[in-house]
Amino acid sequence: MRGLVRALTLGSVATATSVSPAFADGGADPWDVLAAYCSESDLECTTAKLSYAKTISLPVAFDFDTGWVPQGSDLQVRFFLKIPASTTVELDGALETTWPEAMTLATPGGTHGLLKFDYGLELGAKAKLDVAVVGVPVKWEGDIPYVPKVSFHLAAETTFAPWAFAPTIASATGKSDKLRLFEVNLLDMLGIPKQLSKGGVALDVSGDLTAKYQTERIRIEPAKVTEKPITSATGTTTRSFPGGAFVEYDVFPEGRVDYAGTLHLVPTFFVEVLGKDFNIPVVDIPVSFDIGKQDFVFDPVRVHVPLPDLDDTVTELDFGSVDIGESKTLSLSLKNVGEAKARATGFFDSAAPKAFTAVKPEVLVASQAAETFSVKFSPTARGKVSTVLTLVTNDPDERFIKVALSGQGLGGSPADAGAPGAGEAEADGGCGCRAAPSPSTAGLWVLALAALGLRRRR
Ligand SMILES: [Ca+2]
Repeated sequence: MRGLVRALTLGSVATATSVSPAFADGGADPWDVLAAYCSESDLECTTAKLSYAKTISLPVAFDFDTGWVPQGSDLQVRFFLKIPASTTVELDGALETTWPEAMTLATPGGTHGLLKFDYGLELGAKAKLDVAVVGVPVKWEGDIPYVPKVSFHLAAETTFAPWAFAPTIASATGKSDKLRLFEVNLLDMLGIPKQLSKGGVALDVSGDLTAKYQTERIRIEPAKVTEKPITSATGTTTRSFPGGAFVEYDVFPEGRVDYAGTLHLVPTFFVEVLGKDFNIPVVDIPVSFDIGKQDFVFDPVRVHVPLPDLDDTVTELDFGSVDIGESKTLSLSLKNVGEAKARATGFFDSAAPKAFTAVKPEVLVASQAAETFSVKFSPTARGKVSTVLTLVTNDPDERFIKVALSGQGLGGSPADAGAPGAGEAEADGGCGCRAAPSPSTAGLWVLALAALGLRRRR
């Protein structure tokens, strides 16, 4: 009801920007996404785009950076230590709400999925110089010598097609550059000057980390205990529909990222002769480590689904008496108090007389508007006729509206009406055509006539 009042208020001030359905998606909406009909012709299906992004940083994530200091000085320095430890997952898709079996919900996946992570360590110190030495400008920027520099990243990113339900999960593997943890110059220990040659053993380390993302379920709230989440790409679920001008759902995926990492410790012989390097890796000692599992519960996206909502209509139309050959048209008003376009298509009972026809079999009613559905009565026979008009609508909780139609044909010659027994027309459906007498009935007529004849002869 609140939404309806709001819609009306919006409608009165924002007619210039009116969009289908009915009102604009203003800035202060209590919902995130406004659903719209799936197409101009499919008025029992709405779709709403969903997109999610979440970055989870582990508690070890750390970022320290002095920036260039001091400000405005000829000589500036910068120290930084970063321990990145974060994973980002982005997903998109849609919520499709369909009826008449209200409400059937599906969440087709979109086109954008991203899995990105960065774990590692960065340490460094830089200096910047911009001075004039005896009139000659000197500009320099670089690493400060003797401060250990570390840049060790286990990082990767991959794109995938959402939602990545098992078994089509998303996987990304990042490998780090090799990092020399330390080296021992054995030649130096033997007294060979290191300017000439150095050699010894070193320990290199590299790593790889694989992250696998999967969506485990897409939750759609509110949900009763029996109303399940969606757990597969083509899965659907249903929610009971209380009726009204709209419905709102909070939709969010619940997924997880599993990590598996390996550090490769590689002892290496190295020889450097006259500035030329030779490295001879000895053995790779893999050490697997476990970051474990990280739950990814995305923030809910509230979807507002505007719906058609046809108000109560009349339940009968009595055309009264109409001369055969003449016609009379009566209309009933279809009021749409919903937020989306309504549609009603008229059908007459199959046994109906041709006396009733719809002026226009399908009527579309804009949100907050009313239209008339007109029925023409053109009796072809004398007597009372009646039938039922069924309006098949796209109102999720009022699929069928039944209207009793009745009228009476007047005039015409009695022969046209098939006398005797014109009054019986109503009893056999008002079609004006009497059933052919059965042989036994015909026999009785013959007997009766014969009896009359006998009586006259006396
Ligand atoms: Ca309704």
